[in-house]
Amino acid sequence: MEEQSIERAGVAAGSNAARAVAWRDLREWITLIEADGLLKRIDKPVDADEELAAIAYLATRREGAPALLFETIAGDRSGARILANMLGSSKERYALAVGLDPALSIAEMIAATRDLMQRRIKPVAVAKENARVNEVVLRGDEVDLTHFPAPKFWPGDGGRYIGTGDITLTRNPDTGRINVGCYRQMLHGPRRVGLYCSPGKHGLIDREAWWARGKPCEVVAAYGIDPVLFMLAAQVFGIKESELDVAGGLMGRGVELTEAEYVSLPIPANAELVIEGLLHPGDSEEEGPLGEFTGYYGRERAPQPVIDVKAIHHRRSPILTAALMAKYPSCEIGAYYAIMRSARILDDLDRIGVSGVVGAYAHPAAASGWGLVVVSMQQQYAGHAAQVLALTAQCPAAAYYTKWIIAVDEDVDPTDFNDVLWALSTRCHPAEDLDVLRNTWSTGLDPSQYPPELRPYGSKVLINACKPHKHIKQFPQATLLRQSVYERTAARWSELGFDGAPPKLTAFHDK
Ligand SMILES: Cc1cc2nc3c(=O)[nH]c(=O)nc-3n(C[C@H](O)[C@H](O)[C@H](O)COP(=O)(O)O)c2cc1C
Ligand SMILES: [Mn+2]
Repeated sequence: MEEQSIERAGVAAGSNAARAVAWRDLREWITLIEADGLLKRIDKPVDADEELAAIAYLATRREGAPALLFETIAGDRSGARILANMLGSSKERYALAVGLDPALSIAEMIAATRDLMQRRIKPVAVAKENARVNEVVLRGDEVDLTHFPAPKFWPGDGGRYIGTGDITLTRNPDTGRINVGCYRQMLHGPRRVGLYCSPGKHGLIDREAWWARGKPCEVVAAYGIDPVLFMLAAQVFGIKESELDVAGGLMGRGVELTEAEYVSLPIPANAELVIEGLLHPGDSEEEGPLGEFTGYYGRERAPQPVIDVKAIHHRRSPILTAALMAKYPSCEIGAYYAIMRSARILDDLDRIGVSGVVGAYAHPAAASGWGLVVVSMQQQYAGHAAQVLALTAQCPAAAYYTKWIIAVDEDVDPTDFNDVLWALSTRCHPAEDLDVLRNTWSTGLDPSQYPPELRPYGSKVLINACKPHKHIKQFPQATLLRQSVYERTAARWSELGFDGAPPKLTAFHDK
């Protein structure tokens, strides 16, 4: 299976239509990215204790670094491999995961993602005997998760984390809806795994609802999972929406699910390694800390619920997905998250109905896209930029965490920070153009406030880096090329000895 060549799905540059992705599971997706030079295999033995994370960190200090397949884990007897940086800062790998053309620009990918996230496709049932994840099934006392390698990432981490690049399924007892979340999972013992869900997360809401009935909460978790289910698990959707249907929409085909051995939840049929288990009321162990996406250790060590593991399903030599949390560009939550968050911000602004918004980008270097949003717009009336800034700052997709909201004119590309810094330096007059919002929605993971209890109350700066509307008629013309001269030069590009296509320009000298 792994060596077969796979025809690439994908769409023409600029097109928003997409058909089913060209892969069915993590292995086929790996084959696809390897064919594009986006995977590096490391066959030398690597220790899962800090060394793997150190290599992953150093290998990803530049944008677009390849995914890393660690093929030999020192001391491992399970034959498992570990995939790190599966998406990371690579927009190309994001595109291949969702069936877009990797040559699209980030702005084009954001537009295409808005369409993909509208689609809903229901899961497909696969018979147990045909499910790839059932190559090996272990029950009861046969279960020993310590058999598999689990990385300790950072020196200050509180343990080995078998679940980082994972998905977790729970069912709500009131509605029956199945949630898909990505929550960290620390290995405590052969059949015991810590599960940390922060307040408000759906996995926690489901768990509490079962416990309120005096019943254990069933859990299914996958530790080697395809990129779409992984990305989806880290997105917030309404408590009534089926995240499995959204994942199907992104793939252009239903997520393949099969029956579990012990719990009533389904399991992902094409995953690499899946556990089934129960969270019992009152059963907890000390958990954490873990180096976070902010580039700091997060919460202090504290008791967290433990999954009592009842069964394991795995493929032979499973590929476990490990998500390094680190400063950009080394963080697993990178290009994909920035693109998806930006798409959802634009959806929110559309729904509100504000006119003139052209683009938005939540750059992944700002704490995985949480810290900053740039919105580009065509100024149409007095006060328009202030309105777009305030609405962007507090729309559901952007309100959490974001500290910096910058508005730029339509000739500035929000995905190009050279352009954004130019606008900030030439169109923004700080004494006039900054406003602060206080006591906004934030998180305990933002280390900038003291005492730490205050961290959930954030603040935001609205920065108007658009041309001053009051003086827009007098504002100097930017130095732009004359269109006829640009076209002549572009036509001569290769004759002049330059490689590739000339840069695309959209704005030209006026008369
Ligand atoms: C690699 C990774 C690790 C994460 N770890 C946690 C975690 O330990 N606890 C948590 O509550 N959220 C964690 N998140 C964020 C959640 O996945 C995210 O908030 C998601 O929306 C949760 O799903 P839910 O909205 O269905 O609750 C993590 C995200 C990623 C990508
Ligand atoms: Mn959810």
